[in-house]
Amino acid sequence: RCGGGAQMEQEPDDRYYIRRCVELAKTAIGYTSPNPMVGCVIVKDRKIVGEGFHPKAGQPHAEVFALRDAGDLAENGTAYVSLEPCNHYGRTPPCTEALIKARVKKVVIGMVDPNAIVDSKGIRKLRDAGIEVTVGVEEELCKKLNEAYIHQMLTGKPFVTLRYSIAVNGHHLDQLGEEVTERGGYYSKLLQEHDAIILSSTSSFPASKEPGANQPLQILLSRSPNSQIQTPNPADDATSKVIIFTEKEMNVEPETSQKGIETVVFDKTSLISVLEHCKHQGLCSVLLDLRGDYADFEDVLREGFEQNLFQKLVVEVLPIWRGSEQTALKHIYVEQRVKNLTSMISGKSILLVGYFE
Ligand code: AOF
Ligand code: ZN
Repeated sequence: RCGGGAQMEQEPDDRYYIRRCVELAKTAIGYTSPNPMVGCVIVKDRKIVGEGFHPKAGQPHAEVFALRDAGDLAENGTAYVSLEPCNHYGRTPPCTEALIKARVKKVVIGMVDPNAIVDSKGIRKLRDAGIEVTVGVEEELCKKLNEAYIHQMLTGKPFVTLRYSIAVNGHHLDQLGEEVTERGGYYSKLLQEHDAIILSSTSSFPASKEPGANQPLQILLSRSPNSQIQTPNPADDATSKVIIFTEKEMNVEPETSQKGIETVVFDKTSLISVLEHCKHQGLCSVLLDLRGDYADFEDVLREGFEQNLFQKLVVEVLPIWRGSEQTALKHIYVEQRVKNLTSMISGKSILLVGYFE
């Protein structure tokens, strides 16, 4: 080491390693529901000796992969995990046991697991085994990573993102901006992040262009009588399943001969019934995309606002001056509040992202 006399060495940076955990966890964006995304890093003598992430519900947890990667080097090392290690026998055995067996000296945790069967029991188990435990490192980042999982665990309902486009003169637009559906564009990423997307029966579905993205389930709403259901283009949407929610009186007859299309007929289509259906399918995050026939959305929007079913808001402002008065947004109540608004650029559009209070 240069610098001669200075004996002060930097302590290993807990925040750095938890950020690495979050990065690893994100490898599985769109694949883990109803499970959370989790990353784990094993550090020994200030070197990363093992890394892992949870790839998919039913498969081993992040800690198992990281411990496997570290092998014997895990002994006396520190395990960094973005989520509290589990302490229960689910589809996989408890991670606390794996960490204890590997004889790690310390565990650094991003956030407590809100799942009632875990909920700090993992932390207690590790401490009881004589392992030093630190909790809450880069907690906000870890919570953001799993905002849908946390919401679903605490409320029992899927996390809903409301998205729409507007022109600079404030009118609702039925279109997406340039480049936003390309790889790295916000729309392509939204599709990758959400387990399902609710579309009007007349809107197009540009599949996510993120490499290896798990395409969301397409939920087509058909409110308007005689609406022409646009069945997906097989070349574009090969991996996306489609489900059509319709009402008896609509007599919608989509071409159900196409593979992967399921039709569910309700007496009355309600957002809560659609969300219930998603929950039973293990889908934790739903994107409500206001494009296409506005009439399809009128009821679900009103219900969503009245019942407080929306969590996140994504508004795309396109650099154009246009639009008609026809809009589904007339049901957005003035008393609605959004918090933590941030803005960013995607393609040629400005994006506003916030959370409903
Ligand atoms: C961890 N590490 O990587 C994940 C955890 O059905 P199972 O066995 O997969 O258990 C699912 C629950 O385990 C899930 O609801 C959440 O509480 C926790 N997920 N825990 O220690 C992980 N994915
Ligand atoms: Zn686990």
